[in-house]
Amino acid sequence: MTRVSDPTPGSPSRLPPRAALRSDAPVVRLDGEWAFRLHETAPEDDAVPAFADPSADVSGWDRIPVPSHWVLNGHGHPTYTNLQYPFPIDPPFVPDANPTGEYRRTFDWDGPAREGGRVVLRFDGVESLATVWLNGREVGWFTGSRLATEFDVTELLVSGENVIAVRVNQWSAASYLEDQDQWWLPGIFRDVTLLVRPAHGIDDVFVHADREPVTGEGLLDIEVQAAFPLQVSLPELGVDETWAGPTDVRALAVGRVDAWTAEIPRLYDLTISSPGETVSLRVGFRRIEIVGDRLLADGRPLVFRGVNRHETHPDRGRVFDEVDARRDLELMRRNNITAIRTAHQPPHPRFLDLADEMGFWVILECDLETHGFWDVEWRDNPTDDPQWRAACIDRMRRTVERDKNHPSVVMWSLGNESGTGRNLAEMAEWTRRRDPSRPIHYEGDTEGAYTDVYSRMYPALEEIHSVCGEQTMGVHEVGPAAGARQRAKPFILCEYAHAMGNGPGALAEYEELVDRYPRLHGGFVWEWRDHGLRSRTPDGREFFAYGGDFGEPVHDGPFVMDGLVLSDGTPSPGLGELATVWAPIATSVDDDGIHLRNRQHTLGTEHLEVRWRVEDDGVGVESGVIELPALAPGESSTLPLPPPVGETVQGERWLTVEIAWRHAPSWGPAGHVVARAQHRLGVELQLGPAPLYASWCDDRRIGDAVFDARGYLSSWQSLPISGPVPELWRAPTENDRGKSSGSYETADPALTSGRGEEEAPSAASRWLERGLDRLQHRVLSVERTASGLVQRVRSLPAHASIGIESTFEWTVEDGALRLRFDARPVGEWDCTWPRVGARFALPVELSDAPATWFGTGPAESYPDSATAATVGRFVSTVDGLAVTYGRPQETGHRPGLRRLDLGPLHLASDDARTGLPQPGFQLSLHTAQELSSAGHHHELPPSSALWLYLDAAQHGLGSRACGPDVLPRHALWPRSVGWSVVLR
Ligand code: IPT
Repeated sequence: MTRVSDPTPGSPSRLPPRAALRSDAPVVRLDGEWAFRLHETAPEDDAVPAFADPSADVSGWDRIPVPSHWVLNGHGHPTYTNLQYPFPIDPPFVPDANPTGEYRRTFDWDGPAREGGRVVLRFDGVESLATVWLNGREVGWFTGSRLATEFDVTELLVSGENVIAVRVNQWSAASYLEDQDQWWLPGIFRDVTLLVRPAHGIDDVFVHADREPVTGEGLLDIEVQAAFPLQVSLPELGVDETWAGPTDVRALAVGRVDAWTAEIPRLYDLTISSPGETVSLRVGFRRIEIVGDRLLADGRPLVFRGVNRHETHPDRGRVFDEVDARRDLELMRRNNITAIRTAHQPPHPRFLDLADEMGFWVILECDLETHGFWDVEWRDNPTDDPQWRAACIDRMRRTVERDKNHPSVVMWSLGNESGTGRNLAEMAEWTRRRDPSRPIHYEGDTEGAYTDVYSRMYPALEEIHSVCGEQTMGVHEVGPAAGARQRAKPFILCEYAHAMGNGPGALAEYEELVDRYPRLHGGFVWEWRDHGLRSRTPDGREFFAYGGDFGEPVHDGPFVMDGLVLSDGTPSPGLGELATVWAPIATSVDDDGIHLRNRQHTLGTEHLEVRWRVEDDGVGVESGVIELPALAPGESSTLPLPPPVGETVQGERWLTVEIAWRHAPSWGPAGHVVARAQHRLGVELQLGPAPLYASWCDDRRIGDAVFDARGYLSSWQSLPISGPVPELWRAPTENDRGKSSGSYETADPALTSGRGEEEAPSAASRWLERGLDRLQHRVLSVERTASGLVQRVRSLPAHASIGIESTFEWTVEDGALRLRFDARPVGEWDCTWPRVGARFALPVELSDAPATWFGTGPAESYPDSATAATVGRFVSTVDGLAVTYGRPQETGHRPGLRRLDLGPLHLASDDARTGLPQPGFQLSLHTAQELSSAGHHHELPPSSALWLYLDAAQHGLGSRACGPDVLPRHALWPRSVGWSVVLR
């Protein structure tokens, strides 16, 4: 058997795993430039390959930075698959065509290690199999791409120049265990270091820092593998202990301590010194425990408001950068995210220091996923096959040992989507023995046989009700006994709300259940960031590549673009929605006052204040600050409304209330807003019907408006503006295209249950099948009336008898042009509509003008993602109204338009007079049809117009790219609609 098909984890020369410790022992970094060459086919295993011989000449080789991925440095190309294996499912074998990188560099070593000490060579991450030679002798080999490996190289080092050579195979038996939904990115992508291990040093430390939740008494229980005597010191708690030998080691009662929680990440500095070495740790005292079906941290329910986070960067891939990581974490905190699942592998070790310090509840996941075996009914699944047992347990050990000292880590996860099997059960057993202080998570343990929490991904709301409230359906995939076991545990959603493209919808509905059911301990949105890789078209235009863009024969397209943050770091409107839904202080306003409830785990409200402002038609009238009463977690209060402002209300009056930081949090600016709510005050002035004047100049003109023979507007006040044309099509979102569970797309919404058939056709395919993207229009009539013009249009697709009939009624008054739009379905409809409205063509030059509107904003919103939208006056560039999602799709809809000003165009809703709802608007440089036929933004044609869509309604977003469809109450079923606007 060749090494690449060896299912064991690595050579016996690997050292046992241990904690990543901050030590005063010297470290030599081998990062930097290495000589590099790539073979398309894995070379035969050879005892000492020629390139590893110190005398070999590599002067002609390329150079590559370490850490990096070779496919992002000009050698070969990345491959994206979700659960598909990009090689045959033929375990443990991989094809001969196996890109293999050879790395080589020299370094100087100025003499023997400190007296009696050792030198350890450490790799923090290499994908997927590495074999290492030092000075022509084999050091060993290892797998486990996102895990650390150490070798003792003391005997192989020479003083003076040393030559290290590493061969990295992209594919190996280990690849079967690394089938995560991400790019396959081979190479040495984390640090390579030489650690001087002093004689009489400290090899490993396991600090258990417990805090009794009621008394607050701390207990410091330290396991060490070290030379004695040891000095243990935690000055802040008066700890200064000397342990002369192993029998002195004892748990230390340290008196009352502050708890570490994600909201108040209190750390204490601990140092441990042996005669040869000092290590420093940042200790957080907290107890994580399960009591019945509750998961508690420091005695209080631990609710995850979290995201799944991959390490991904558009240029560097999985190469870690601390500045970027910190920025990511700050952005999370600013959006009320306080938990992370390290999907689906351990992050760079330094990341957890940041999580400890900035405060996040972390579920730390092992580097294990065998998802592709799902497609072969889990036959030969490695997690249930004895030949992979060692590799599975090895991975878990390396996960736990490296990161066991981090207070942020509150749960271990065995991996992701790996079916179930005895190797997983053994991993759990080993973990429980090694670290009884943290519960064990693994979603694939559907029976709850070896895990401590019940975990599900993408359940429909009905399923959550059934798990947490009255049981109305069987527990997912298991019989009554296992079901009862699962329902008796704390319940978490390790993945939900698939943030792919525009969406996800229904965040508020999920959060309502988190609030309602104590058993439900929150969850983790899938996922934090798009994984697009920065690329360029042949003519130099930048874009973010997804699956298939590198010519991969097997790939999963844009499924890797499913983050709350776009590839370039831009937060999406979905993130704004999440922040609002996850407000730490639940805030609402009505005539009775401002209602507040502290939903936090640990924090009070002392650091916050209430800011209010009153606006008439979006223009500020009055504002002020109200002191916030001290509310402990769980407490509520109602504050009186601010005193009434003025006598009369001009236009629409809104009170906006914001809960803001009084000073600056460590992760954001002073005044950072954590919650926001609005309430409409008073009533607007009702205008009576105005007198109407018919002012035909000639056949084609009403006032300043010119129409064509069919009754379409062609210009107004000499502005070329044409249309409007009835429209049902929106460029499908990723969720519209999704085919995952829970389709509500049946003729009768009342018949759907919320857990529809798997693989029902996507909304987009039903819309396309019925031709909603290609309506053909026929003007039924154009009539001149006493006050203007009425045009009736019938719009149906080719070879169809379903469509809509629209009436456009134009009237003119005092130089203003009034348009009333009414539409009704025609024929027998059996699917939802993406949108219903009409589209105007404006001159493309108008896109240079800023758009100012009074309506909802600042971001786009949709029926099931509208919590973050507020009513106000907003300004944006036209470009800024759209979101550059991974692939072009519906974006920019803003319902509730009162008034829009764009250059010479002034448009206002006429709802007060007509009683019709205010329209939603969208300004786009491309039609929905153009957007839906492009795979990337750079494929869009040049703009022929600036399109103004005025929609009577849009369909919700849902989460069906991977999860439930749009809820019936947010779906747009065919119905009669209308709006009315005035152009000035
Ligand atoms: C789920 C995976 O766990 C996750 O890695 C990601 O692929 C996600 O889907 C979709 O983006 S698995 C799915 C079959 C529910």
